[in-house]
Amino acid sequence: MRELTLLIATFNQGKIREIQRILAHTGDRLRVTLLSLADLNIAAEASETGNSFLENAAEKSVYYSKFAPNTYTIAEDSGLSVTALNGEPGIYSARYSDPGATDDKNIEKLLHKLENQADRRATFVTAVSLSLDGRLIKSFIGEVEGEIIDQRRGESGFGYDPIFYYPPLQKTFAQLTTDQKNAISHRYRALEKLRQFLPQLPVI
Ligand code: ITT
Repeated sequence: MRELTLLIATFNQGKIREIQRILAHTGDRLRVTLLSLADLNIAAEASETGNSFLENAAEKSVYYSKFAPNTYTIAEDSGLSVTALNGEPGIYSARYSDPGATDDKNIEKLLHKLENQADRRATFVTAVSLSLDGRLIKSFIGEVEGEIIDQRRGESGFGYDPIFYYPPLQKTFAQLTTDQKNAISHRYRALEKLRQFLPQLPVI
């Protein structure tokens, strides 16, 4: 059995919950031990200066890998891209309603912008990047399409989940259990590609 240690470099508790659960199952031939930034007492905040999810994910994973020598490090950048708003809030999803952005205020701002808008299409995107000792190894993208409804539904998940309606299940992401969301989400789709890649990594 191969063993691999992975640092999950994010401070977002919603992401941590989902990533841990998704990566818990890596098959019989690979055992992955997951570390968090808190486990390693890392409190530094990476900057996000890129113009895309991929650039920001890469920047974060390279940055945090320098704090954890000899440890494969993943970071992700994610967000919601709304068709009628030309991709907004996109890479600004977490801070959409700055200053003092919260999930609730971000949703409020988005719903306001979409008032009287007939085109409700939106895509959740996750870019996951893997780095080691300050060098980017590879990045993966995952996406899922849905619609923005005009009122919150459901209590689970985080971020924009209460207004992201997924037609195949006729529910918002906040009405799904973690396992249901993890079977279809943008985060799952990106991490699934990462998981396929992990066995190729050199043992360190
Ligand atoms: P880290 O940089 O520490 O990872 P962050 O919350 O700042 O945490 P991002 O810059 O990637 O992360 O912003 C992601 C935002 O996109 C997140 O705060 C939500 O508002 C939204 N988002 C991403 N994935 C989501 C999901 O699965 N469900 C709902 N909203 C999501």
